[in-house]
Amino acid sequence: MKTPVAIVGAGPAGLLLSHLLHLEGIDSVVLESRTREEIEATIRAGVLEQGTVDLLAQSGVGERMKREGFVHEGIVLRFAGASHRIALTELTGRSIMVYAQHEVIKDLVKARLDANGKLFFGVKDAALYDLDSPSPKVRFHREESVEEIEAQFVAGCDGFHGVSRPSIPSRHRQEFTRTYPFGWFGILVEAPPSTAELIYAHHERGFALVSTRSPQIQRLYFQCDPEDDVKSWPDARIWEELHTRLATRDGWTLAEGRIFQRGIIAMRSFVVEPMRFGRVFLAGDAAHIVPPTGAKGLNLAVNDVRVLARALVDYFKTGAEEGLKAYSATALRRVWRAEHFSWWMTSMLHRFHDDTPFHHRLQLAELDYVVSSRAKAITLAESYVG
Ligand code: RFL
Ligand code: PHB
Repeated sequence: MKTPVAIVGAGPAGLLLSHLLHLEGIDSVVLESRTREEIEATIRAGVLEQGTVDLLAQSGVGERMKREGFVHEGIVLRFAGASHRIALTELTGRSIMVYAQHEVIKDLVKARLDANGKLFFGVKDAALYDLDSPSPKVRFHREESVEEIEAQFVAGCDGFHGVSRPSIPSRHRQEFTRTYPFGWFGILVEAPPSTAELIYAHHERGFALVSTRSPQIQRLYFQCDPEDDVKSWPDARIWEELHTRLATRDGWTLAEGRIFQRGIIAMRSFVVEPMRFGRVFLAGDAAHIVPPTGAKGLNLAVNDVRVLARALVDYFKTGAEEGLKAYSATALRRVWRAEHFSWWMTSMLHRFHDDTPFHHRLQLAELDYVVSSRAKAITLAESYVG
């Protein structure tokens, strides 16, 4: 099989890249190791930056998002028993959209299949080679047979645990990592919203976050031990922990409901440089990870493919290679900005195992500064909206 662009991974990065190329008349093949049902049911991100929303809408996959998503114009920082609103839109002129990642996936999969896009699910043992030659290749197993794609370019959009990044010889990449000594316990709950805007809560027992999915379904997280087992958290213990961490002095209450999904997420910061080797380009989580406190991961993936799609379109239409040559540096500039923001939000809001009362007071002083200085609030807001 031959194709201009072989894309490994049908997450937001791979699917959107394939879609954007298709709109410019460029063919691609997307290889995904999981089934369509699995990728459409995996619960992950919820917050889309305005730039992400605009790109999805402009490229014709934003109709359901506009109908079913929720525009938010602020977030709440909660600490020392009180809430403080960060007025995102007033401070930046922009807003965010709460719309689940798996809904974005459903919209993109449908768009690709409706356009007869080549999207192969359940592909096994993908292996990349000849990456620094003019015709890089991907070999894989599909329905009992071995197949090979010869491409002009390979896009590694296969997430943090994918094969693309490790296919780049280690002497040609530099990796930067930070692992946090905590994770997030995430739940989905059948309950009405307890708040009109997301609440990021700092508490001496650890961080908590109140997010939403719909008027009937809420998404809640709280900081936990990354090695913890979901089984050690019966419902009553989860609710007690959330009530404690989210309590305010003005009697705000959290609505409880049936918990129908739960899981523990590790927290890590990671970047690989450069995001290119020969004719393979890395995009999204394959190249970088942020802790979810800044809600940036999916948005970074979208930004990478926006830049990469433009560079590939330029190349295929005019032969110009400037965009491809600049891809890594252009993407990394924004990646590091988001790495810093995500690290900062994480550091300010979580309890660290080696915390001293001194450190705790410093966190409160910084939070107080953020909610009382317009300049500092703008700093947070403009990074948050993207
Ligand atoms: P993905 O989504 O991991 O997709 C990669 C795809 O590649 C497939 N794959 C392979 N396919 C073929 N062969 C192989 N060898 C393969 N290996 C893997 C996988 O099956 C998968 O389908 O990467 P992508 O496209 O780069 O997208 C990145 C985002 O998914 C990620 O950054 C976000 O989910 C992060 N994130 C958030 N980002 C936001 O912008 N806003 C948020 O509010 C937000 N909240 C979150 C988050 C991530 C979370 N978790 C679970 C880590 C909340 C959570 C809880
Ligand atoms: C979510 O709704 O899943 C969500 C919201 C905000 C974050 C992370 C995740 O910072």
